[in-house]
Amino acid sequence: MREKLEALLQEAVTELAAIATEEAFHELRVKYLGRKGALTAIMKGVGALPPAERPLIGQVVNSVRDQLEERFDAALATIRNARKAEKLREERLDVTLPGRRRPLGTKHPITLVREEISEIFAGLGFQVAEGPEIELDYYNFEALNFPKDHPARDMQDTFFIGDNLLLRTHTSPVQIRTMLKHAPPVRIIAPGTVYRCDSDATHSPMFHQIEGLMVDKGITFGDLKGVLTIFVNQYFGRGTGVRLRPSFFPFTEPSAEVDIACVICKGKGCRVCKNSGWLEILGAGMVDPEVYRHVHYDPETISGFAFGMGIERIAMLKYGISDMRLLFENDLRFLSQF
Ligand code: 2NM
Repeated sequence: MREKLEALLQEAVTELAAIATEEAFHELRVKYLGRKGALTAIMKGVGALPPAERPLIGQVVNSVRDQLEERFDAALATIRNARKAEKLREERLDVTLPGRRRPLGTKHPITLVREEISEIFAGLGFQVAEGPEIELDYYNFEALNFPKDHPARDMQDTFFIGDNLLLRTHTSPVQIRTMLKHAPPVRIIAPGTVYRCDSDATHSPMFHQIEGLMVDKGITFGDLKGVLTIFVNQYFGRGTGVRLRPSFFPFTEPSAEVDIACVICKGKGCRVCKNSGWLEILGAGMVDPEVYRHVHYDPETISGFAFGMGIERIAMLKYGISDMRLLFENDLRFLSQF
């Protein structure tokens, strides 16, 4: 029996040396040390020995079991260490490698122009105001002194959503909402998206505007001209010529169209300015007293000017873009140049 036990130990040691996984280890452990294992099988024979031999064989059995357990524990530790070392090798990573570079996007030219213009007016004390793109007829037309039969109110020109609801055709309703909320002095610009039923090579049904409003005691047409000249000189370069021509808007009186000396030919005449030397860039005027009546301002004590410009047109002039559609097609070969 002693020989059997020692042979068992030897056999286990040999088999243990040959395994590499925990699964194989557990299988082997059951085979030798399990309830129905080889050691148990041998121990069953102890009862059949003469009583005198039992204690000694008992000792041998205990010793072999202890040794088996020790060998198995050691083997398990070896397997686990090897597995851990292998895992560390597999998962090795060079933390000094630079990160993966993500391609950086660029701002859309419309956004660039809006931000640059807003920045200039911020420097002159104007705050940015915003309002809804879905507007009431009242804020978009009525409060701005558009006559009931004005052509801009036609279905042909305006996207109506309901009887009194529409997509704003300009950002002027933002000025109306601001004046209704705040007493003068008011000094704001309103950049935003606007909509008109108009679509061809030079018109998009959705486009962008920046309008401005300055109302206080004693604001004059001279302030209008001064503020807009400062803007033109900052945005288009010092010494850019500015010229005002009389015009008409329902919401301003008097009204003017503002031209700048052609940024391409500097006033000499070219295709862009149609040989006139001038480019129209914005409309402006002194806010009509009729508008003040709608926002409960007293035209006897305050006055002010307002202006509006199309961002697409400014962007085209500033960056020499010849076709407006480039601003809407989102071709990355175009957009990534800004
Ligand atoms: C323009 C031209 C002239 C304008 C007027 C107002 C308001 F609300 F104060 F009456 N907002 N914007 C205005 C004046 C807009 O765009 C060509």
